[in-house]
Amino acid sequence: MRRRGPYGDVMSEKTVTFSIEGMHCGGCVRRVTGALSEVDGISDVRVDVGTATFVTDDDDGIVDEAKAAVAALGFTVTGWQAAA
Ligand SMILES: [Cu+2]
Repeated sequence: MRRRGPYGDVMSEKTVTFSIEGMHCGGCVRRVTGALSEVDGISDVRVDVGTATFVTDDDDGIVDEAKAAVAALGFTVTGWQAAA
């Protein structure tokens, strides 16, 4: 995988937080958790109504994939930020 170094070490990680519109209940939380957990290259998915956080490396392409996974459920990512 291109997201790991030559010896399988994980490259520099960051925690990404999504703001998500359209979530209402625990069912929404489970659906978003499941969708994000299936995105290759992210881990430690934690979801509440209206927010989701996960850990990934510095590849913004993964963030776009995660946004698409949330959008596919009918929710909208209204903003996101990353912290090292
Ligand atoms: Cu719901």
